[in-house]
Amino acid sequence: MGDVGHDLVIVANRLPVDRVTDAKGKSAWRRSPGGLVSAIEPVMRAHDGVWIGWPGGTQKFKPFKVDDLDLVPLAMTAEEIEEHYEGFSNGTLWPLYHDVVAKPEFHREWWDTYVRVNRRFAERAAELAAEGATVWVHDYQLQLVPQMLRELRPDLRIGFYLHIPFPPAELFQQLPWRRQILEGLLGADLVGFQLPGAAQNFIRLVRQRVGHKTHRDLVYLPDGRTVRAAAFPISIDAGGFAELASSEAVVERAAAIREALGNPRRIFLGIDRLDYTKGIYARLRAFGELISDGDLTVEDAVFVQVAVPSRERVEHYRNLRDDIERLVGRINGDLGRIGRPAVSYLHTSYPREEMAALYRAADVMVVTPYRDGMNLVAKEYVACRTEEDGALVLSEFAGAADELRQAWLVNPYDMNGMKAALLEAYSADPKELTRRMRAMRRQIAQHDVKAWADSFMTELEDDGQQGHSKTVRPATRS
Ligand code: GDG
Repeated sequence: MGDVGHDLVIVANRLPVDRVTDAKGKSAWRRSPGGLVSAIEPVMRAHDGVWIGWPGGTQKFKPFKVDDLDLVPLAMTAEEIEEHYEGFSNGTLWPLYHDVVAKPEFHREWWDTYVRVNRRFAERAAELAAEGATVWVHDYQLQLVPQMLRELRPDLRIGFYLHIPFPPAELFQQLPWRRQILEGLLGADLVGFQLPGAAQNFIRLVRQRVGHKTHRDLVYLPDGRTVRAAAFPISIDAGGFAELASSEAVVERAAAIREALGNPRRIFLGIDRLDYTKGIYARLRAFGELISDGDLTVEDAVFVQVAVPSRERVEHYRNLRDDIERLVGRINGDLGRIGRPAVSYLHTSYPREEMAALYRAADVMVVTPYRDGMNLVAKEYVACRTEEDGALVLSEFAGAADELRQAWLVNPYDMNGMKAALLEAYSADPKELTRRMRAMRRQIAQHDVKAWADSFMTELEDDGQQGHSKTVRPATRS
């Protein structure tokens, strides 16, 4: 420990790489697509960083480098994947933190495995961190790591960032292990959330459930430490997306996509992981009704829905896929014509270039989650609209709605409201589209993912290890 370690340790459920096998059967690591890696990469390089995470699957690997980034894989057993990842993380915490959109399951064995896996991550981080190093822990799968790590290494500065919403006390208190989770997070010096409301939910719970003294965004612990909870809305590599979307290959591909769809007047687009929080079913129903009501025709409009395979071994997800595919079949069967389906449904994932071409080809981007920490797809669409046109229909319940005020904001539970917004976005006047898109593009250019990572790190390094001299009672409540 201590003398030979790294100055920055990133701890996340997944490593930022995927194991891929080529046609000849040769395996190699490939950088995963996504903003988080590109955001954290410069910080990692500047601080001699290392990234600890699960490489996927059950195979064990030794630490390795990809593009000169130090990566330390932590293997999981089949039982741990089932109970920590699919179970407690995605069957308990994910639905609980997303407004109980689906019913969370509470199983004591899942919790025990969650504790065990969190401990392993904490122990590995403790081994790798240099004296006084900074450790940045990510997301709901690892909420116990900050406290476990602090017990092992009180010298560290520890930051935690939650990518998903943090629920109000009324929902959070269903969790049988609510106190352990709050205490786990309180091991950090800085706890970051997407929105100020989530940070307030956390502070209120800490006061009510753990009994610590709090003031605004600060928690005063009996051991003299101060923990800060604040919002750091995540973002995307706006410049990178704009550049990609203006490249010749992407511009041509976008035109080819429109052509292949029969050059309809307007293309609606949804791109989501196939997840019940994303509101895919409701938006397709709204679109189908607009056609059956006669407000839109399949000659004029098509809805392209990309549903990226996700968590397919979890039961809720399998059922959701069946429901959506039945709905798409019914809409197309009832309303489509030969060569003119109402919904063009794709259950697959695409390279970044194809995503950019889809964003560029689409006139109306439809993002309607019931609850979403941020939603990067909405921001990526805006970044790719370099011609300052195109409409964004966005759920009020996505974190992104706080920043993208010029979108057509909708309540995804309100079917008629959603239909009206889709129709308005469909027929909006070009000047209106430009006015709205320009404002949203400005917001995203100024608040990109680099600014996000920099502000979290700056805050962590300034705030870390600050003590207080308040007299506070030891915590008693549960
Ligand atoms: C969680 C929170 C929060 C998707 N399909 C493909 C692909 N993607 C990329 C998108 C986007 C990302 O994945 C999805 O991010 P979202 O934010 O939309 O949603 P979650 O996966 O639920 O993410 C969310 C986020 O964490 C970050 O904090 O915003 O609220 O739920 O970047 O482009 N990328 C490629 N091919 C695909 O098929 N290349």
